[in-house]
Amino acid sequence: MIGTVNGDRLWARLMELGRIGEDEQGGVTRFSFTELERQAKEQVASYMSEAGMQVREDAVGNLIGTYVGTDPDAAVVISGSHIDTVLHGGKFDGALGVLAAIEAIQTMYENSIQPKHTIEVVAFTDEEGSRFGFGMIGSRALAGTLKQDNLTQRDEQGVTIAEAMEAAGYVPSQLASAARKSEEIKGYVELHIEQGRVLEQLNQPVGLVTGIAGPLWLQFTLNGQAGHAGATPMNMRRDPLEAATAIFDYIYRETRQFKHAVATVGKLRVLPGGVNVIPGEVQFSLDLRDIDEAQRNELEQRIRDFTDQVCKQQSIEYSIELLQRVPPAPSSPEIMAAIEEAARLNGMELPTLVSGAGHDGMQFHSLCPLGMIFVRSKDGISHNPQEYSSKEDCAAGTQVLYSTLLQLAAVERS
Ligand code: HGY
Ligand code: MN
Ligand code: MN
Repeated sequence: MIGTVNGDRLWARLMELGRIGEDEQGGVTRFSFTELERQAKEQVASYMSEAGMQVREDAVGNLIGTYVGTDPDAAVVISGSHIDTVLHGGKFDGALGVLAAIEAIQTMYENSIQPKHTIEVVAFTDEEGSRFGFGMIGSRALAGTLKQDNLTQRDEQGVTIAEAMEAAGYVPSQLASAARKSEEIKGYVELHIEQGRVLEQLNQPVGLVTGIAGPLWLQFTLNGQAGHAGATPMNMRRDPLEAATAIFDYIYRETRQFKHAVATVGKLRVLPGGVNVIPGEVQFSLDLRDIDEAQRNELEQRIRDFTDQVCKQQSIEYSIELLQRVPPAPSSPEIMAAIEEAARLNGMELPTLVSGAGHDGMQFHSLCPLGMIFVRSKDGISHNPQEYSSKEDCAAGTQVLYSTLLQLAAVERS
């Protein structure tokens, strides 16, 4: 197997891309369909061109670099990730997977390696869901599961996804053209930072993902009665924050009864928000995950039942809106085998681990085999300016990705 990826070039691009949307504390904020994301896409498109790829965007803004194979009729191999970020996020989440895939292709290009199967590198639109309340817009479109009525979802300024797409120069009515057929895709492999501590505890730079836990996102709204903080006795209140507090306590206690489940209340709004005003309304998000869908459903039902019971007891009206319900996605044996062989060819043996974080491949694993390679995260920190993976670990993971793509794209070993 010939070719070694260029770790210096990969690192320089990671740092260069990370400066787009960087704030003074070193956090990165790049929301979908914004000017900052446009700048980031132009930067990534230039890297794709340098790597010998043809570059295009599909109807929902997925940025696609194509490295043409010798057999135009053969199904394509796809690798990629995302370049949008959470609010005040890090430089590696998503970006590493896109830049590593480009680096792998550039290594093929520079070694005059032409695969049988065409390889596509994709920077998927809006994986994080930071702006519109649900994510993986680009990978849902590729899977054909993104529908026009999904585009009515609004951001906090009241802008719909369709309006944001049009303002960014895309044509929402043509989103169906972004969908791919199962027979078009041979397989998908994504490199991503682990965003947890398993590899660090094992003292391993690279890991093989066995499956991706499924995120369920709910939006709770509780309504009581705003009132005077001083003149209203405790037994005469209908304070939605008191009910929410009982619900939060239940969520954390009950989730700890489950082996793999995790629960996060990441957004909380108390309205009207006065020091001397009893809240009238409380809104909060709930992110529930488990690698086992039945367990996640069980926990979800218990939380819904408890919410109903507490709100009835305290005369609080409530609603629960489903933002997204993504089933867990198992990795495919054939892609896992290719990653393991790639690691062996590079003198590595990979530990296996589950991904607690969600990733684009879970949106279309029904279309094609899916696999993921993880790179060690320092202290397991992510979605945070301190997110960090070392240059050596990034290069090691990218070398495994390179060898995996050579196998999947059926490059005869010289
Ligand atoms: O939420 C997630 O798991 C991913 O970071 N989008
Ligand atoms: Mn990510
Ligand atoms: Mn993320």
